Amino acid sequence: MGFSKLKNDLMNSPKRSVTVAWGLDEGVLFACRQALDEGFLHEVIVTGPTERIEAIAAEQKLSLEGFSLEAASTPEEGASLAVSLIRQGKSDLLMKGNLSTSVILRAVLHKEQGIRAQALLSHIATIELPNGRLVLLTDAAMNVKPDLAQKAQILDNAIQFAWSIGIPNPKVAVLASVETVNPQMQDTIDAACLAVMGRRGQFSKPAMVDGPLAFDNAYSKEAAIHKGIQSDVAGEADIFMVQELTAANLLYKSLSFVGGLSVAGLIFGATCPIVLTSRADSPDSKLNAIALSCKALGGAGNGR
Ligand code: COD
Repeated sequence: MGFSKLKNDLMNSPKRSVTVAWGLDEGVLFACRQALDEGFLHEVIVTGPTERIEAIAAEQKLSLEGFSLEAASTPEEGASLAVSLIRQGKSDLLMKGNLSTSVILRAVLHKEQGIRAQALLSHIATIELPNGRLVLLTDAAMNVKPDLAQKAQILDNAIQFAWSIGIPNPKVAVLASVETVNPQMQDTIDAACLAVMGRRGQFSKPAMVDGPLAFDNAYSKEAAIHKGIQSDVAGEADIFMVQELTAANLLYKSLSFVGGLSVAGLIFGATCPIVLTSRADSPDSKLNAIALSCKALGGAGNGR
């Protein structure tokens, strides 16, 4: 299943409503317009300075039919207002507009006014490999240096999400720089612990977890065979877990910008999926991310 099939399948699913936090961004408005026109969405609510948003739309000759604008004068206010619309059940999905990731995440995590559903929220990137297969990469944008307990929760989120988008019994590669346990490299020890947790059924849904694996042998069966590694996950991983944000973010952006692969990013673990795109993402990536979040809602992949 690639993004095209996923988008085609959505034609037979209920249309959703998205709320964009601080939607002062032509790329995001354009992706929402496309999602309305392609029939995944029936409504787009946008928070932010309404006159400036209307001016961007006019400049880009982008119709705002199907959009409703909610006034906010700062990114923080736009984020809180968008989160409160989700809390009130007025919209199904939240989407990041032109504000920094930490501003929207703080509104989402707010103790009284936020929309947490799971103990730990995490970022999941979905990537279409050159062979057309969708795989997940986590966590490239939220948890900076997770400890082992947090890594287990991040992995559990990704496993739940995989099931929700139609990847049952996902194979998971917990990545490190080497594929053997080195007591001086904590990430190799943690990877081995996560693999045992997988074998003991300690995640909320079944998954086959192996690690540590280096990226080459997680991605390529030939590389694994060449190194004499026996692993049922090697070359067939559905989930690549990178144990630290900077490394995960570099891999995500390398695959997208250097590798030219289609990607889509979201935050899992709130009461709804949160579409997280960056300004530099292609229009297609933004549309993919909206489509994927709609798909996750259908499969209850919203962290509830
Ligand atoms: N899940 C659930 N609760 C969380 C999480 C999480 N992942 N992270 C923090 N919390 C809770 C804490 O337990 C605490 O109760 C509260 O939120 C505040 O936590 P702090 O003090 O760590 O909060 P902040 O506001 O300093 O940081 C939270 C962020 C998520 C904003 C921070 O971790 C962050 O900036 N992450 C990186 C985001 C980013 O810049 N990504 C860009 C890469 S593209």
